Amino acid sequence: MSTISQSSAARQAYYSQIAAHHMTPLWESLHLLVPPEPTPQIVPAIWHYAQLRDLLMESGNVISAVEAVRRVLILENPGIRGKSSITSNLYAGLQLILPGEIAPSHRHTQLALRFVIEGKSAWTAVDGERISMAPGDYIITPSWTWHDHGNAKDGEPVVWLDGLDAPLLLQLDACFREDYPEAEQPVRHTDGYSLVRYGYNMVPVRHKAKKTDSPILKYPYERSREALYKLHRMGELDAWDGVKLRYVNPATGGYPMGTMAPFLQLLPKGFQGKPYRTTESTVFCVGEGRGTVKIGTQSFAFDPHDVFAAPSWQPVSFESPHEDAVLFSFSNLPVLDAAGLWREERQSSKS
Ligand code: 1HN
Repeated sequence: MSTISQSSAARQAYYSQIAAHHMTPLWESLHLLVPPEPTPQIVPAIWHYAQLRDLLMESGNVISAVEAVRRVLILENPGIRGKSSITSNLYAGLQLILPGEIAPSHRHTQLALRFVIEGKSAWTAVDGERISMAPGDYIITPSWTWHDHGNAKDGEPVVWLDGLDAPLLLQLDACFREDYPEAEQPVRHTDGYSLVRYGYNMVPVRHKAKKTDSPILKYPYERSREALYKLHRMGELDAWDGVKLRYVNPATGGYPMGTMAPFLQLLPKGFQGKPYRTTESTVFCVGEGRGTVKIGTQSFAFDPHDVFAAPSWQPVSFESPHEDAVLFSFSNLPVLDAAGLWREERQSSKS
């Protein structure tokens, strides 16, 4: 039998020949293209709000909301700086709006979610509904809906976490944007309208559910938090998650957004969670309380409003030794789910 192995010089010459035709040999990169398990470039990372708050407030002196369009500090994952991404396919940033400011109206195909961190005097208008913002509220901006933000003249600085699927949409070449001709869109519905129509286990008679967007635009913190605490009092506690619920589109039971799945979880005082890993990339934001999270081989102590990112397939576990903690999180679960790519492993003992 003859062997077909060439010298490496002959191979390189061959590679140069095929390169001229925009081809490259799979056998040189097969192991990278089809790894035995996920190889995220992002790393576990945390942003401590107490260390960032002054810098964030200073952005108010650097630029106005009108000039910036959105005055946001992007949280960039240290493993992939320069990509405006907190995970491989999700964006997160801290947005500041000062009293009397308006962040002008626009719309884009990217989906956005907000998790409010501090301040009570701001609102966002989405698709003609004005929505007041309070700490812990989870608010959605569905794809291609007009949205602008404002803050009362006699208000206080308001900060929220933005989560968007922007890196994923860039990858898919599915980005469109339009600016509204005025700073603010006309308001057709007052605060709480979508919650009243869709948030009481009923929907308007002729409502046709959309597969992707929840008709509820704001999920107030008080109600979501109350569900976790009531369940806990009824004895519910998962050894990995504590008490964890996912936000839903009430008309379908599915995700409230097509590409991002949001969650809220309670880690009761004294909780020592077991490690789990999933193929999701997840962003967490601490609503209340303190604790520690282990992601991969790293341990991070977290305080209120800290944000941290967990890469795909790295074990995650939580502890809250001294006080209750409430964590908001969002991941790319709907995308994985739709493609049959979600995997989870829950380890039975503590690491
Ligand atoms: C956006 O429209 C907002 O509307 C915030 O508040 C952050 C990041 C990337 C692209 C669009 C907003 C954004 C964004």
